[in-house]
Amino acid sequence: MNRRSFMNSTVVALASSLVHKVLPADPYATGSAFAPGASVSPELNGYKRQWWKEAVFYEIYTRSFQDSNGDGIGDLRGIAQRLDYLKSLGVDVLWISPHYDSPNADNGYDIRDYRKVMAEFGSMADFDHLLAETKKRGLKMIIDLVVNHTSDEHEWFQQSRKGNGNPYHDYYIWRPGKENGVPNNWPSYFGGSAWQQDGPDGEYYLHIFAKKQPDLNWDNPKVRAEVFEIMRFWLNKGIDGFRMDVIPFISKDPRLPDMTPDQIAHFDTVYGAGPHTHDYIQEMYRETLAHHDVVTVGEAAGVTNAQVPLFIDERRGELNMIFQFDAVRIGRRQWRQHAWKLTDLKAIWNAAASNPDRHLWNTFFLGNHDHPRLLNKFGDASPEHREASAKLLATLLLTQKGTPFLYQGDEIGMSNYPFSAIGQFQDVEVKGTYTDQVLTGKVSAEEYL
Ligand SMILES: [Ca+2]
Repeated sequence: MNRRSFMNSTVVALASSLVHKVLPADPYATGSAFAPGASVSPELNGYKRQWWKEAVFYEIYTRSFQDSNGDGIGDLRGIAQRLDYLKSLGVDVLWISPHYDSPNADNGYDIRDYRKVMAEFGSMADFDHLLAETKKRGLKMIIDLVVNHTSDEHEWFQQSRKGNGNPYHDYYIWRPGKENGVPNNWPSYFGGSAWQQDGPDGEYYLHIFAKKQPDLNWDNPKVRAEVFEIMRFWLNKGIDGFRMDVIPFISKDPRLPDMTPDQIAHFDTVYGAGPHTHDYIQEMYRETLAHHDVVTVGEAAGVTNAQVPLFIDERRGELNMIFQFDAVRIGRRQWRQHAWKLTDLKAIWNAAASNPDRHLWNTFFLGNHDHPRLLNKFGDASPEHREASAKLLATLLLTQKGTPFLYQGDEIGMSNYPFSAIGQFQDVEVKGTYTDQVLTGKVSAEEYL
């Protein structure tokens, strides 16, 4: 659907021209002016200049972007075919969704092999070709790093589940059950307990997300070394950085205490406040990122405003930017969308933008692959107002303080697909919540959809 709309759209020009008006050709935007010896002021308005602070990022959800071989699935060759178009929009940096080998229990966010390309998306040669073509045009490309968990089909987990004594057992978080079953009351994002019994010892493994996404044990130094080696593998290919999936969750309290009812209501903030998160991110920075001119943006699930500087203060050597979701999730409670006021939205943005600290830098975005189309959420998708609404939102996106992240298709005013049945969804969270809410009779199928 996305792909066809992309091809057939008649309003490609709308945001394209807009981007150029808002962002005239800027010698700083592609980073070339930051090469050693370039005569660029090191500061602007008190901020240290960095290429990624002056760039427009564009997220590509590969599966639904551009199919190059007619199998109906977007792929890396398809992205390469569209690079001139992306360049013409004024985009500087592409972020591509996970391209790794995966059984796709969670659309690629469950990785089976970190050094192999998902067969549906192409081959390693296709990845190298895409990266080379990107660089040829002065564009940059960042990739998704999904290392809070792996797929249960990853070789490490296949070994780990063989039980105590296997050298990979401690790559994951295993605990014996209690009298009542699971080791504690931690919930999974996708419904039910975060524990699953497995293996010959009757132990349970932790999965904050799906059962097929066991959480890695970052307290094991071997795990950290493996992750850093994976990062080096891709950095050495010349990628320009990483978007880090649920990175605040990598450290867990090893005592694994039960959550209070209040904590369970906001369990993401518990998962986002592990005791060694910052130690591990700083170690990652020292071991890998510090040796390359790259950008990092962390998905700040469960991070409060007060905790933001811990992740991105440039003096700490952790991440460059994070995504916070207060604005894109405004009015959302669990899966339900409630009414919200413009003043509420402004208050969220004001809170983020008013931070006077010159050592912090924000992202600005209105949607991504996990959220409804910005046109439906924040604008008016009716034929009468669609174009004006899309232009207005693009203007908003591209004129705020912070690095803008566009989602594919926003520049042509794409709107939500009119889903009418649960069978049309291929999303583990949508299906899990449907099971929790509809199949138990709490709400009707019509209301849920
Ligand atoms: Ca394809």
